[in-house]
Amino acid sequence: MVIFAFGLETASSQKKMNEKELPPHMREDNLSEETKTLISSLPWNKDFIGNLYNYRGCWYYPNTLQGVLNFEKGFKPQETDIILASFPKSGTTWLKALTIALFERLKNSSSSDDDDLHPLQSDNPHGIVPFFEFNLYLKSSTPDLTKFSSPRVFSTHMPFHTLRLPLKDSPCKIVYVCRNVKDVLVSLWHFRCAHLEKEVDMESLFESLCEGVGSFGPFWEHVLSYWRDSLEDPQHVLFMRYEEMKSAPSAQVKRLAEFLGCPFTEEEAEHGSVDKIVELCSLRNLSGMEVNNSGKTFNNVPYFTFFRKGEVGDFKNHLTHEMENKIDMIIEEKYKGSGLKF
Ligand code: PAP
Repeated sequence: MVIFAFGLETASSQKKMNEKELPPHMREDNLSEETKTLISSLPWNKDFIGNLYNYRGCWYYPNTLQGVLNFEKGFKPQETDIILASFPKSGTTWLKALTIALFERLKNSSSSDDDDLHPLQSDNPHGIVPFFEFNLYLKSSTPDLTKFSSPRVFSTHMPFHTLRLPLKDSPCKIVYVCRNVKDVLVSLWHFRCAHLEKEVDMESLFESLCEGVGSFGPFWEHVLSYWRDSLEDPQHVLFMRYEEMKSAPSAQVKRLAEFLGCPFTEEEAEHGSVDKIVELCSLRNLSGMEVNNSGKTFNNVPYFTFFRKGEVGDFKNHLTHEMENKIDMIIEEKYKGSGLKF
């Protein structure tokens, strides 16, 4: 067993959490014998939540890794599948909502029954578009996917090189949303505090992000894996940015619709359909919906915790200049020559 000593538990306030307090995907109680053998040979680390294992260059909590392995073993892609990918806290919920709304409008154009609840009013985007590694494949490599009609829409936080293994040569489409890492860090910190109901130490989270050792990290490799593929194969991989979605939502929604093969018609454009979808999926609108204030995910995360400020640059309220500078230097070095700029 290889142990990396990155000192992730530097803050004395960060006591490791009790396994039973943790959400299922962070625990270690769902591992097959095969996975137990595998992880004994993997690079290992831990943060204040629990153990992390490095599989194919990415860090996972143990049960999440089991979900990844189950997915690799059992997922059979269909040509029309759509996969929404992201590093956590980069705009996943928003991207899911927009994708749901884009396809739902196609169904509704032929029916005028306005009494039907829109899917986004009946469930949170995470309830409608599940994650491979957290929900679908967490317990089994052969989950029942029959309830999904074509095009099936799934999501993942796995990096591209792991996601693509079971996809092989499938022409399915992948949309990746990326966000400024400093805002990701701040968003993650708020989410962890709410989710785990404790004050998480920002300094430790910052250090682990910089070291690249944290759930689904390193951040840089994650982003670059999708960025490179979006350049090589733009027909199948669309790279979106949270900041562009904020500054020009209509243009980005149109871009998404075109990529997904459901562009807006001229008639729709005249009727303001693009703006209606932007408004429907706005943070203000989604966070005000009853379902998002009462429901929880399969692993008990209250839906309201996925909606906070949704601002660009909130990091300025939380990070010191030293922290900013350190991240800027890492970004410059990691993204050098890639064409990716922030
Ligand atoms: P996840 O990876 O756990 O699913 P994700 O949805 O990617 O989380 O990120 C949550 C962030 O997206 C939150 O950002 P904040 O903490 O900086 O505020 C959340 O507010 C923001 N968000 C959620 N829904 C929307 C939306 N409809 N429009 C804009 N931002 C949104």
